[in-house]
Amino acid sequence: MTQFPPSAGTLSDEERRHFREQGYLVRRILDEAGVARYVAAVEEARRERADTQRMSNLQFLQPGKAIRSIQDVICNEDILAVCRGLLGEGIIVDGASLFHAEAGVDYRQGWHRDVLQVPDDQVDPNWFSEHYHYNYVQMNLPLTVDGCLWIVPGSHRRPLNAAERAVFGNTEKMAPVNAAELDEGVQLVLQPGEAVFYNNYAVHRGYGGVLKDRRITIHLGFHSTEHDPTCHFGVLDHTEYTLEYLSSLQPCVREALRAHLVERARHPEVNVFHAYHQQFLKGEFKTT
Ligand SMILES: O=C(O)CCC(=O)C(=O)O
Repeated sequence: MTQFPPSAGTLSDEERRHFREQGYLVRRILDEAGVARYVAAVEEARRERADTQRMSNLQFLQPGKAIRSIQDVICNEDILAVCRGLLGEGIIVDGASLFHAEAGVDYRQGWHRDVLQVPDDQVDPNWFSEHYHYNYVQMNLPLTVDGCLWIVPGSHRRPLNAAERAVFGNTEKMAPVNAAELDEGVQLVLQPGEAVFYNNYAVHRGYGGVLKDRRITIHLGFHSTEHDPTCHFGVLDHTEYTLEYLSSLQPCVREALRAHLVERARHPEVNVFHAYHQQFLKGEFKTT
């Protein structure tokens, strides 16, 4: 895995090239104290929730599931600077989940591209080409050592190759969980506080087997107002963001969600994909 030296602010040409060609970029975002603050916040929040034998995917910006003491991660300037470097100005937060599982949980997804929410006949092969402008970036920010994310570098800008086609079959979406291994698949093992920014049209999967250690990872998605949305924009349930809820939030979180609402109002066409996406989450994870 290529590691770039920690540096705040703008991305180097080399980092941008790596993201464009390989489909991912690893950067340090939080120092030890930052990691410890969020771990303590998660532990406090978990005390009120029953443990489970599944990976949980807690949408921590939604009222009812909110973990208020980690919400300000969406305002982290280093994360936003990386997203601006990759996508452009006007960064809008979209998906926001906490992946959480205790040691012993068995976590296996099939290799997939994140087009699971798109009806088959609307998946456009042009999306997986060098020339397509993909206006979305996903990020995993682990607070514990995390080796659950696997990716096939470069697969976002080409059709499935023969090995991938053999495991995917006649769909562009997802291979069965027990399909054969992909030799080009790379496991990204991240240290607490490092983040991986990735193109989620690349072939990837969450796969830990039976976890040896606890997993706590913050998972975010971002879009830029400079370009039209891709089908992946529209993960957050904006219908739950009432004035009452917004006014109860920290100012920077409130502003980020207001900006999300404004962008969703500009692009009502993405709403149709929201329901499909929520169905996928319920199938793959525990979501409450
Ligand atoms: O980090 C993970 O567990 C995988 C996440 C993933 O595959 C996804 O969100 O599509």
